[in-house]
Amino acid sequence: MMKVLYTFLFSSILLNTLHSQTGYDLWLGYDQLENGAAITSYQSSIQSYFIAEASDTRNIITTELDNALPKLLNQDIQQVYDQKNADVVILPASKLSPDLKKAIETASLKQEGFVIQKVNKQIVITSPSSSGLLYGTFQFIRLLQTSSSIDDLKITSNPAIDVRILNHWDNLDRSSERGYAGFSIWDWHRLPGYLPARYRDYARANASIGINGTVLTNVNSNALILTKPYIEKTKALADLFRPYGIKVYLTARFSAPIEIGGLKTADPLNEEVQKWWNDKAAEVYKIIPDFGGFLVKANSEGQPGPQNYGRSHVDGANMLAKAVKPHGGIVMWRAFVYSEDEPDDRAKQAYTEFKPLDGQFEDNVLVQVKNGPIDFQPREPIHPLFGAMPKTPLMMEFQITQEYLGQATQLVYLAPMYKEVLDTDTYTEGKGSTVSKVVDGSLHDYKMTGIAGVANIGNDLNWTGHPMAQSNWFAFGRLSWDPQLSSENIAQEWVKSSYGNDAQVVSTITKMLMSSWEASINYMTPLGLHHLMGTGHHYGPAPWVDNLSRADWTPYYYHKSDANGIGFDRTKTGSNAVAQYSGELNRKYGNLKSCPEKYILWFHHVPWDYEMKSGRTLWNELGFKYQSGINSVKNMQKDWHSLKSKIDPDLFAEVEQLLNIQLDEAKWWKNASMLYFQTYSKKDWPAMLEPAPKDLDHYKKLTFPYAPGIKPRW
Ligand code: GCW
Repeated sequence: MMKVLYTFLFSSILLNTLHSQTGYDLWLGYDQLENGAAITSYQSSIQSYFIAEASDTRNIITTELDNALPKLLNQDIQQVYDQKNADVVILPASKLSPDLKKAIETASLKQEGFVIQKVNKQIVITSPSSSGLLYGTFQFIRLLQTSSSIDDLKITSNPAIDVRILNHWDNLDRSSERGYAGFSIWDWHRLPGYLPARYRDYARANASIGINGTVLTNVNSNALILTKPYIEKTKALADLFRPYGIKVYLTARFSAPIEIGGLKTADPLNEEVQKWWNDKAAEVYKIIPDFGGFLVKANSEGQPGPQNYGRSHVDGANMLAKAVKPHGGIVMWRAFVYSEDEPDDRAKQAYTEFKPLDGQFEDNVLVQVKNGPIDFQPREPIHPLFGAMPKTPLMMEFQITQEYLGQATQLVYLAPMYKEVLDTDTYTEGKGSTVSKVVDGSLHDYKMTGIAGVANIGNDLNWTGHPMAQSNWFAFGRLSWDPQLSSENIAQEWVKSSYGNDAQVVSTITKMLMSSWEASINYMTPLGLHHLMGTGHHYGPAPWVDNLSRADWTPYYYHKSDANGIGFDRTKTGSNAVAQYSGELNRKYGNLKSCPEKYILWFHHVPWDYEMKSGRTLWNELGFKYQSGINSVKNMQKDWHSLKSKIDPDLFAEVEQLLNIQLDEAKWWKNASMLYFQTYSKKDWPAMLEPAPKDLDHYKKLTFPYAPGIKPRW
């Protein structure tokens, strides 16, 4: 008897351990619906499904429904082969019966769009394409995951943006530039033979949020990826991803014709070079007929490019565009460039170089622009190129990986940042010319549109390093599909899909997420400060660094503190970068009084005693902001603790530990930054600010030789 009891106890403990929430299932675990009322209503209306779809995607949809529905509804679900007897019917638009055609409006659907509609007693999911059916299925499942009503369903959904793509900054040796979740998930060495289930699960997760493309390799690229063996490896992934509606793309190293082609030059106007790229594209497309195209970083941070031969970005981009055009491919040419010679203001470089090129690119080129003019800082004003190139489709580049936002130790939910950027009015075509209208093509009638997110995915069990960073992958996908969604709704969807519908869990985690971005800005770079991070690894504060080979790589360059004040004068009296914005924004940002305080030190050099809107001096306001950031982290800790009994113990402990580190790091930022700025302001330590336990020297001496996410490390 005792033995049986022990065995029982032991195995239930083991079972518990085995079932602990590792995070591997992301938002697709389907084991979390706790809303009794919703389940009961679903149970009676969803007992069977019918699917008429001939493609490989059919199996994926079937597997997904067979996995999701029994778990979510706690009852068996049947696939039936008679459409009339099914509760859920999944049909390509071309196969709708005359009755359904009458009831469902499909004319407004784009290829990937879908309708979910209740017709009589059936729920019909339809789309012109198989990927649209998959997206519709995932959206339907999401309705159940979030306990939404399915009584009068009538949803028509189209993606706002065509190319919704992840950029992996992953190297062929599995290191990942700015990756904080272990090593690259792409095991190039064992491809193409070895295709672990994780690759399938990656595709599934992306499809569930509408991502339809992936660039597998780092923009700091390696020409080897374009050799035959690596194209074969890429094909294995392309074949696996295809039924999920995901195309693969690669980065093209501009000097590849020299490095792997044996040519003496990579000059884009040289005929041999052009032929080399044409042949290379033909070779790739022979192996991967639906290959997406190339992403290129050229003449930026030492990467080769057309300017090495006295040619322009247009010459370079168009050469590649012509090579892939006959095969239906595209080129994404990055605007993240800055002069080899030290410029007067790095923030101006991309606009200065690209604006004059408007209208000269081939029609299968997208120019990929980072959200802000410097480099994925905690907060940046929008990039002035948005709205300024009406004849060139500009695609957005967001960073999902948290290079400058706490890496994988800090909880920072990025949707509010993405939204702030997308919702900003450029005023370039009058009021209402928002960035999202630039990116979705509606402002300038772009024929092609795109949005990229630098992935935060690695081979960590939970994919993203910080368990909560999954929300950023999720949010990027959801916003790429529909930039009008609110960051709060996305947060709720993610929490419900990942952690269940318990009201306290949902509201508490949502609150934590929603406060986190502003908190991180406050304890790192408040009031428009930027680029104060440690050199190279970008981990932690180092505002004192002022002696690198280029001034515009040093933090000092960006804050320019002196006895008088702090901040980068980008007005007429300084670099005049503000003039790159359209009239309205130029006026608003350029004037100290009207400049939103969140950008004030981005655009202005402001005296320490300047009176802020709060009535505090700038110096005290800085103190106030740093302290608010710290206080927000303390609140997040309290919030998390309030969920202790409701969260899987392992997961609870992980996040608890990470929040402790986050608080330490927030204090470190505050101490290092304020002690350093104090050497210029000569002011008393602000009264509301917790004292610094160590002196400035201590913080200056900290080194992190093995901080993650830089270059290949072996
Ligand atoms: O500033 C940066 C990052 C680099 C990155 C670069 C870019 C891929 O620190 O690691 O290189 O941006 O976006 O090209």
